[in-house]
Amino acid sequence: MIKERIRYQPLLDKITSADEACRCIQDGTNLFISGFTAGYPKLIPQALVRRAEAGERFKINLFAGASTSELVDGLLARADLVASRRPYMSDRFMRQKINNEEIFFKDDHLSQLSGLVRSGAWGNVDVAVVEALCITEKGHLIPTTSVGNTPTYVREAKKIIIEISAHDEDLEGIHDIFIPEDPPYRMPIPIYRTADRIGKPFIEMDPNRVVGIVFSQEQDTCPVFTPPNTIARHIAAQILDFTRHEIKKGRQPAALPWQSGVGDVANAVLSGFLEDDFFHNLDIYSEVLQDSVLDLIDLGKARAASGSSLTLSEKARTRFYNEIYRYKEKLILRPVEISNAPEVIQRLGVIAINTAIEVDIYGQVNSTHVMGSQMMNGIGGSGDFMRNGAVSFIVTPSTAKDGRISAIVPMVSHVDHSEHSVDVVVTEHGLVDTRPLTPRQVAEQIIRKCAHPDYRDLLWDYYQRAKNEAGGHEPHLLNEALGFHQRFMKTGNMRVK
Ligand code: 0RQ
Repeated sequence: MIKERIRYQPLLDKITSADEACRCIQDGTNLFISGFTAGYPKLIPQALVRRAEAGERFKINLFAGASTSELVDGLLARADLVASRRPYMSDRFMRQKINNEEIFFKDDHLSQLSGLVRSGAWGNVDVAVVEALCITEKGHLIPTTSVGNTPTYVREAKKIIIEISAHDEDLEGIHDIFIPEDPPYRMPIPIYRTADRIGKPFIEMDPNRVVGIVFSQEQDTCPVFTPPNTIARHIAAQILDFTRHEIKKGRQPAALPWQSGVGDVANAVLSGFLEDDFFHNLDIYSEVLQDSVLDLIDLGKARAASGSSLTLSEKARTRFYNEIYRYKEKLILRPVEISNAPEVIQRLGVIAINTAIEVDIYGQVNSTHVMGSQMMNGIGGSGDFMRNGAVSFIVTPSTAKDGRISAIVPMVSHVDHSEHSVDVVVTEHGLVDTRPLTPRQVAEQIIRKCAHPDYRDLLWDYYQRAKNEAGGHEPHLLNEALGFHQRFMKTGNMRVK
């Protein structure tokens, strides 16, 4: 096993324990880890926590690909070991600390991160800790189920710690690693079809920088996927109906690839394809690939699926490894600066579907901040896809918190995607294609079709008064535009008693 996984002989000497390897991580270290919902290191975070429990006082600046899990973000945040964190995270405990400003957090478009790190904007890459399947004969790295920013972190790091994952196997050949030149020398990224491979199947690494290799028996925390609920199914059905209609009318080519964000609706859309006779030969050009992609491959519906990570439930994971040779033909895992590259998303004409926290009557979108102030997870790749997709859908259940919050509001309390990046708004009640409409027409339709019936009159009343009192191209009453939010903060309900 050891020789199979470390095929570059000189590195055999670097095998050590996590406690030993993590000694190079000290107070103030900029720590760059692999991981993009999957494929994060597990032993080094635990070893750091052991040091803290033994009384050592230190804090690190933590940089990942995107979210990791309780095993990294949760553990390190609880042990109070994180001074700052970038980018996207989704751990409840870390979120709390971020909102209390006990952890400094900066949110970024995921496509931009690797370039920023190479430019030096994120400071020195002191130590990279990366999960890997193996080290090749030439000393290069084969990652596991995510790529994220790992190629850049490994290239820039002064010291590298590798966690070899015993649980993953046979992944060689699934990755396509390409680091573009940075401006002003950047050439076009030569992806013309979802299935195109443009790089190498390994991450180039200078073996001299490896300071420790540990063997890990730990597994990623697997997400639990439940069948989509009624609301998600309604939203998905409308997206598929709308797209089918656009294709039949000749307004949209049939072969555009799909991106579907994380969560219930994303899964419902992909599940919707399974029961649909119209859509065939699907290309998925997304960021995170989930269980439903395996289903599409099994049914012969997916031609290719490209992403930066593969996040599978326990059951799907077993299925994947049992027949990996078959799935590998269709799956490609790329660096996030390629999976989310605005240039490629535009060229391929990706149909983008992302979830909002709230949408306003003119189509501005808040994906990140509850009641304008509290960070939820981060913008992730949603901006990369929303701004550059050929058709960008923003979806949300019409209400949250048992109906006490309307997801359609007069004005969003925080803006992540402006009306100019949003083509189609969908809730379980209806869908509005904003592209041919003026802002006032958008408002009228969003209120009529997307808002929950409990909130339609309130929104209509606001809009009518804004038209009469303020007028203009996008009428707003500035003293009332956030009135829904203020009411919720005061009474716990956006409805008027
Ligand atoms: O709260 O956790 O306390 O139950 O937000 O909401 O409905 O479970 O939906 O898990 O899909 O998350 C936008 C956060 C939605 C996510 C967001 C509360 C709600 C619940 C979660 P609880 P749901 P989801 C990139 C894809 C940005 C990044 C992105 C996200 C919790 O999709 O982080 O798009 N998106 N990445 O109760 C107060 C509201 C609320 C609200 C929901 N209006 N006010 N709370 N909640 N709406 C591209 C890829 O390709 C992957």
